[in-house]
Amino acid sequence: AEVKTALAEALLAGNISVALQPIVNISTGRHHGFESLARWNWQGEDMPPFEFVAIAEDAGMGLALGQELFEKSCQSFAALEHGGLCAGTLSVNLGLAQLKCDNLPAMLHESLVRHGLTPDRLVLEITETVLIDRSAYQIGKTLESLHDLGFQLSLDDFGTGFASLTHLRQFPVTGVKIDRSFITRVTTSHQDAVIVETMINLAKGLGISIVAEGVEDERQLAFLKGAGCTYAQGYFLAPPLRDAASQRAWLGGW
Ligand code: G
Ligand code: G
Ligand code: NA
Repeated sequence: AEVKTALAEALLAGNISVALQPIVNISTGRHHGFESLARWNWQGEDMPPFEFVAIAEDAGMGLALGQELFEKSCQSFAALEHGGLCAGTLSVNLGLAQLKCDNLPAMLHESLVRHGLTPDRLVLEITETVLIDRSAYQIGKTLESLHDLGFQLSLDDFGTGFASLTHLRQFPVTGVKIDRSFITRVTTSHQDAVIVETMINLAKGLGISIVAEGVEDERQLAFLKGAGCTYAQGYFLAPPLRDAASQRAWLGGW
């Protein structure tokens, strides 16, 4: 109960923040966009976002938290552009409570407009586990509306779910993110290398975008370039950036 109360208070006080992690076009070496990652410091430590998102969902605060995080993400991203920098695309993670809300497309659109952004700049990331075993029909309708509004939709943690390939058929997906667990062993396991190459070819064949997550060294990056992966994210390229100064510096501002 204590942690729920603290989370509710942090939400009200505006104490949940977002870090922006760069996504790089590895074929050109240039910045492509940012993924927004939620951050909450509780009792002196950052709690992993999947943990506090789960606590919020359990306590019926999932929608409010998601809305607050979307708002904060747009605010930080738009601030970079108001400073004259081109920030590319903005990827935001959506939770289950948000996907279950009929009003989500209108809510997100309203937030965007308020920050002077357009839906084509936004990539909404949905983890595969959220799509499994739920009211797929209703979530499908929400995703269709978001797609109709012009949002890009990306399947996160791709390859870890039970029904990865079915999801590509079932939902209007415009991209996938290769789960970090595959990238970790891409240069040491033949099996993982083949799986990653196959995912890259699958995305290309379907005409959707592909981002490799969790790139931590030069050899992984070289493998991905060789395999024709266009986009990547990870500590080797850039960590999640918490403050506006480091975000500006990354974009080549001052
Ligand atoms: O930042 P970190 O690597 O600890 O994030 C761990 C997980 O938490 C990731 O899988 C990410 O998708 C999820 N996550 C991070 N930020 C958000 C957010 O704003 N909303 C939701 N629903 N999930 C998030
Ligand atoms: O699944 P999702 O893409 O939401 O996960 C992003 C999470 O992964 C964030 O919490 C971020 O802090 C973390 N992350 C980003 N880059 C790396 C990396 O290179 N290695 C590891 N281990 N984690 C990373
Ligand atoms: Na994500």
